[in-house]
Amino acid sequence: MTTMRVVVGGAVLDRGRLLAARRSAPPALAGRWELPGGKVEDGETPERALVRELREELGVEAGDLTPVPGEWELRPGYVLRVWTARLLSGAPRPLQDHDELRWLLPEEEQEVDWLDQDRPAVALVMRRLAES
Ligand code: 9L3
Ligand code: MG
Repeated sequence: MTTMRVVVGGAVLDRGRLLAARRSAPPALAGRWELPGGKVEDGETPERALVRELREELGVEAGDLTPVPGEWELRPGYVLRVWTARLLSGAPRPLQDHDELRWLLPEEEQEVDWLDQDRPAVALVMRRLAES
């Protein structure tokens, strides 16, 4: 049996905007923008992993997680799953693995060079934001 490893991404929303984070590592991904997050650890639920990753990477407490339907292959054996999230406390800062953050309105979706793997989820979230 193949075990799928899950990478979680957070579509952090605030005042009609989506948070985009520019990766600083590894070299192959540096400069590309993503939904912040990372690998689910053994024994951890995806939701708890996402809250942990957003705390570690951005210094915020996030909550109100809602799954974005879909699952996107990152590489064989790894899939990306995404939740929308709200800020409960703190202001996001690039503490780990990122060197810049931007809050994007729906019409600004294409202003950053998203990782290819994140694009479908970003498009879904931005479509919803534009309709809300
Ligand atoms: N990844 C892709 N899109 C994302 C995230 C959070 C991660 N939104 C990819 C990049 C890495 C792998 O998943 O190859 C593990 O992510 P991390 O632990 O380096 O953040
Ligand atoms: Mg990460």
